[in-house]
Amino acid sequence: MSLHALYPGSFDPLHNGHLDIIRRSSRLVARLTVAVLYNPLKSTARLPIETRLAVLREATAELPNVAVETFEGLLIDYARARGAHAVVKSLRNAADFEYEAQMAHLNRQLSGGLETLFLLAAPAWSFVSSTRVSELWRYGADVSALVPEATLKVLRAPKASPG
Ligand code: COD
Repeated sequence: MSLHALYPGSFDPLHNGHLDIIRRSSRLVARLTVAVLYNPLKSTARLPIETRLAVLREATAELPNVAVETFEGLLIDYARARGAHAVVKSLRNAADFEYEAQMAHLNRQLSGGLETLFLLAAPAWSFVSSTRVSELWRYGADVSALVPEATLKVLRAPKASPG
């Protein structure tokens, strides 16, 4: 079977930890779809969905088996609609494990078999999160070592509202 996996998230904004997981998992599967959650009811998004998609597309342009899409609602419904076989997640620490294991069990049970594949976060990025990047940026810190160029461009754009 040629494996089609989803890598879901908010990517608000995309950082180097996300990109590392995209690169590493894209080498393990035939197709990887980065699935950006769009929640029209959530008013706390930092960057508009179109911006997050554009950043991801620019940052993954050199990866031929990676596509970027958006989804609404439950991940299992989106996976079924797209014919995906598995979900990619990463683990930074024990807290991630507790949270992600619950989701993985529920998704597998409710979907009738959708598996979640876990990669360990690279030590270099295991302390990075979109929330921390946004906070650092808001207070004027240099985040260029933590995010790809595509994210930096958006953060530096005059109309960016990083949170
Ligand atoms: N290094 C490596 N990987 C990282 C890092 C890092 N520093 N930070 C985050 N990651 C990975 C994590 O695996 C994470 O899951 C993924 O990147 C995306 O991260 P975020 O922060 O952009 O995304 P989240 O956590 O906001 O995404 C949550 C989902 C959208 C995956 C989740 O809410 C979801 O599936 N929602 C749809 C509704 C649904 O189906 N709910 C499930 C009910 S059981």
